[in-house]
Amino acid sequence: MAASSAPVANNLEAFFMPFTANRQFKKNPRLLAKAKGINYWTPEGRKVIDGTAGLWCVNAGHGREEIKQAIAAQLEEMDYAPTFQMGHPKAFELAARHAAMLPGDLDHAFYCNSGSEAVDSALKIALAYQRARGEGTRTRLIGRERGYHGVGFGGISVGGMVNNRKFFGSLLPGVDHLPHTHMPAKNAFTRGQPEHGAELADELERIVALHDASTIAAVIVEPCAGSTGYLPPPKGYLQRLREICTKHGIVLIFDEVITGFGRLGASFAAEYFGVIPDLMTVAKGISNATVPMGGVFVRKPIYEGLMTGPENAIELFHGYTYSAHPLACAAALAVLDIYKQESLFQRAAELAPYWEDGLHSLKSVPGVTDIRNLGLAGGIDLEGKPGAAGARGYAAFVKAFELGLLVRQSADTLAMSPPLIVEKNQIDEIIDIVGKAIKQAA
Ligand code: PXG
Ligand code: PLP
Repeated sequence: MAASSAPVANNLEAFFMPFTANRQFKKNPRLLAKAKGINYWTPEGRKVIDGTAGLWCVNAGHGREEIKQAIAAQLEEMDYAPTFQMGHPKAFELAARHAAMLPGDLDHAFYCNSGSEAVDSALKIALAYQRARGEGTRTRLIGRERGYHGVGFGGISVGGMVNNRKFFGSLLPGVDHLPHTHMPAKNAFTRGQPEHGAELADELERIVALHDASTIAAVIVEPCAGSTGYLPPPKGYLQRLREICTKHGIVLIFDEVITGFGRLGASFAAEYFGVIPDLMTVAKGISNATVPMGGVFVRKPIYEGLMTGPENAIELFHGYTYSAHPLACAAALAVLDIYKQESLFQRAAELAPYWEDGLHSLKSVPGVTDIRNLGLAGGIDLEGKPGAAGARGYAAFVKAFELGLLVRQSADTLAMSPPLIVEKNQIDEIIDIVGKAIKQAA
């Protein structure tokens, strides 16, 4: 094998790994070298079930022939074209396809290359829109505790993951946060959406009363929080947020980087919950992670609100070299065909109760303190070891990998989100391994 495709323990140094304990990892690396369907294989050929769809992104499963061919054909035809004052056909085709599948009057698409870029783009669109409609004093942005909105300065400012913020200085000014909705004392082991906590949305009224609506541009939340350990929204919570934002002229942004493209068993969380945000951020499943891509979906009144001034004026001074990259557009179009032909969102909805039963069968495993699920994803909280927060979660994650399953670990929480093509017997296998891993890591 060529050296470039076979990293070994002694040449792992140069790669500065993201969100990784670099020194620990490089002493005892875990490598993935091949993928197909819902499985990975290590360089030694050991199979590892992909219990997380990569990082919540390979929704249609790995190695999809149709996507590969679409990318190859695009590469043959045209590798790259700018989208600043120029265009290429697939960018417009993709936006029209997305607009057609979006709920409500979300009907325009801005493209970028990741969820982090999508979030920063959405925050900027919200600010520019408020200014364009003569509400330029609205500059405050409201996020939520435990929120994850990527790693740009905008995203970490509105985000609420302490470790993602505390090392990086003063962040954006004028940001406030809603309380998170994790209430294990009342909601532990809830199947689906929790009963308690809708009233936490009323905290937005308190924030509005404190700062005045005339200073607030936007609120951003994950409709179902992902990275923080999977927290489905309490019943009625999102509806309440929507009402308060509408009442006070605040742009509501749903960050659907994880929930978008089928994870909940519907095209988007907005569709699933019947709550339409003003802006929606997406990434991950948009291209099945084959070519990096992200996007902001925009409601008609926001887009039209920005179409002011003379016709030759640029309406939004924002964009990326790779906005609507031709390879990403080709991949995203092929992915939409797969989602449709295989009814993968519906499939996720049909499998969700089976997945829920499987996950909650782990309730009696010693050390499990909460289990949450919605759609084809879930989170399991483990009792932390005294003085060693995260140690138990990490041990369970490593054990699962050794037993042949990839899960995500965040502190003492495990999260899982298999590709939407997963079969029932594979769900059984995932649940079996995760149960064993938790027990063996106790
Ligand atoms: N918003 C949300 C809601 C996300 O979940 C991002 C923005 C940022 O996307 P990019 O493409 O810039 O990473 C995300 C990403 C995990 C995990 O294990 C989650 C994400 C990324 C990596 C790991 O929970 N979410
Ligand atoms: N830095 C420099 C020096 C650049 O010239 C550019 C783009 O032209 C960027 C950063 C931004 O790169 P991107 O458009 O890929 O985000």
